[in-house]
Amino acid sequence: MDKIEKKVMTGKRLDPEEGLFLFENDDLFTLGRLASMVAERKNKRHVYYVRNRHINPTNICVNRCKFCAFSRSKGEKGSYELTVEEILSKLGDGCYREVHIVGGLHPDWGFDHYVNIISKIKEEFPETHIKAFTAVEIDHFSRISGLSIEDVLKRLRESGLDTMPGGGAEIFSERVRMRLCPEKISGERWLEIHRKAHILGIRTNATMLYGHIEGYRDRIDHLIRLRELQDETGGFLAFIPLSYHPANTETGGSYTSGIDDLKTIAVSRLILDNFDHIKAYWIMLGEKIAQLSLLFGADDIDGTIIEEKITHSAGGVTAESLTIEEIREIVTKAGRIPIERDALYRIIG
Ligand code: V47
Ligand code: SF4
Repeated sequence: MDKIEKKVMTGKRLDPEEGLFLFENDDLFTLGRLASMVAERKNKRHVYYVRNRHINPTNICVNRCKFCAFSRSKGEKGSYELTVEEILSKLGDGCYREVHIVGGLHPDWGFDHYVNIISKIKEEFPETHIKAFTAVEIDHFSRISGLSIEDVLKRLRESGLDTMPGGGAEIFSERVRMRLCPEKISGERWLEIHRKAHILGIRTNATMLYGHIEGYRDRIDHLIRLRELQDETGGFLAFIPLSYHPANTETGGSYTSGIDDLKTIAVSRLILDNFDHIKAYWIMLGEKIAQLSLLFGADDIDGTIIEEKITHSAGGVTAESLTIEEIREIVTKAGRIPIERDALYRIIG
């Protein structure tokens, strides 16, 4: 730990074995102190939040990942498809600074339908930043349209897409991925699509789904592969660890512990030295662990969200939305300074 502490203090990069040591070590307080120091170096004592809204256009998905309780097959009870009008009506009077759109891989919707969703939102709400479609969806659009990944991304951007969310990364290890989501694109493909987006100037996020059947080595491998791509492109905005929720899933298992959640935030902060932001996703962590995460290296607490289906299908117990006042109180009571941001981390007001 002393050696790691010295490296962190002098801004030196940690290697994979040191990352593994941090996961295996029980000195949570030293880990948190070091991660918090790095977060403060990067973002002072600021904690960012955004006025955002999630929309999931459909839960019908051909992949049916074994950890996903949100998806349904076509015609199955509980399946739904939102019309473009229903999607627009969720954006109310345009009070959101960012809309986050992810959904299932629908077997019948053509690429034009997805393009239409984006262009109609942009037409009606030109001020709202559109963060839409994971690399998994982009790959699907390329296959159903016959267009290259670059052409899919360019068409979406012309229609109004601004950035891409970080979902679909799950865990890159092929061995684990084959057991969790055999139909999903590989980790390599996920990274390749984000690389292509970054080259086109589309910023993206990255996630890691943890706490299911993976081990610490798989988590470190995942983080190192993200760090390498960030060295190459600098296109990632934020990293978001996603704590696995087991209810109603085929994978089953148990919920993550608060200790594992804090460790994962802190190790991510320390390994991903080239990421500006680590997000504590309160929907999955719960408000209290998300608050503690702010002392373990997180500098972002996502936003108002309003409606959330993925975690809540899998046993999520938080509310689906928080008010700005509630977010600011969580941050202030952690001794940090709440800062409203836009989707690109520019400060508002
Ligand atoms: O890719 C699915 C995950 C992700 C479960 O970019 C599950 O700002 C836990 O990516 N337990 C979608 N997680 C959510 C996502 C996201 C969320 C918030 C912010 C951003 C961002 C991205 O949800 C999926 C998958 O990894 N997921 N099922 C489950 N049972
Ligand atoms: Fe489909 Fe995404 Fe759920 Fe996998 S995680 S089944 S790709 S909606």
